[in-house]
Amino acid sequence: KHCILLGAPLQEGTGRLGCDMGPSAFRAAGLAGALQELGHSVEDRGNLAPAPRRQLHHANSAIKNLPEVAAWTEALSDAAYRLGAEGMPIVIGGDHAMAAGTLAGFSRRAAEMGRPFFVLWLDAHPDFHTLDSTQSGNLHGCPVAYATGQPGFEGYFPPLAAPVRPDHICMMGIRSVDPAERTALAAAGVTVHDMRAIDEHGVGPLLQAFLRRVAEANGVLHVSLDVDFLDPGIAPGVGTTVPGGATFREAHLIMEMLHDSGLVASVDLVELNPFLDERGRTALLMVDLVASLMGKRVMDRPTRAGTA
Ligand code: DIR
Ligand code: MN
Ligand code: MN
Ligand code: MN
Repeated sequence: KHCILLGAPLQEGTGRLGCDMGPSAFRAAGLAGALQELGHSVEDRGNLAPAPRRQLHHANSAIKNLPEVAAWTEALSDAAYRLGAEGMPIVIGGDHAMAAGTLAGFSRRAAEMGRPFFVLWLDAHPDFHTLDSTQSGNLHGCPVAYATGQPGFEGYFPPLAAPVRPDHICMMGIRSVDPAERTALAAAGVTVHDMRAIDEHGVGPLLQAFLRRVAEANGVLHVSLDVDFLDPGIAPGVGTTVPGGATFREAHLIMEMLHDSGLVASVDLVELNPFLDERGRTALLMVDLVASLMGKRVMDRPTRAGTA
């Protein structure tokens, strides 16, 4: 594959500083080299800059940095749309507000290609708040609601060329959901595999069912990986740790199955906060997970897990 790396050093969507160093940490942890070692070509396009800011006022006074996040969404949406035609984009955050732009842009590209767009959302949180429902005011809690066209973003975030279908989204690892999100997710029809579902069934069968749907629809799959999907014990470098996350083995199994499926078209790597990391161990783990997603394996397998 031809991998295109794009850094998006936004941190205005979180409550704390440090995510702007994410792209640097991924580079220092050897992301490009790990991909090249697997036989991929890598092109690092450097870091994106936000679009010009506009003055924006919203009735929800809890909201933080709305002009900044809207400006990033605009730039990211355009960048993702362009990169979606070029190779395999790996967009490196930055906080998860980044996904407002990447989902919007990649979905627009898929629509233009006449292919259905699917999202695998790996996160402790569903990030399904609207500008009206967010109580923390941290806009990294909103990207999925925006990208699926939930009401209230008009006039603030860029208009959506191709809203993501909620029933084309599969979330895994979820363990922190606010009441407004729980109601809205159920009403919208998003598939949510919370940690209890993972405990009961295992990540393998749950992911396989989703990958089969994507394959049968000839879909384009985007993977959005939030560091806090992982258990804080193995991934401390994130501002919003939640106990009881995915284990090392669960995370690698997901990545290996995604690789075998051959369905992944683009990736977000978000919420890494190098200031909170322990000597780069979270960055190194994230790079190792990307390597699994891109073909690193222990042994060859006779069947392709995603399409079997
Ligand atoms: C919480 C936490 N739902 C909020 N969200 C996220 O602030 O809206 N933390 N995304 O990473
Ligand atoms: Mn998130
Ligand atoms: Mn999260
Ligand atoms: Mn949230």
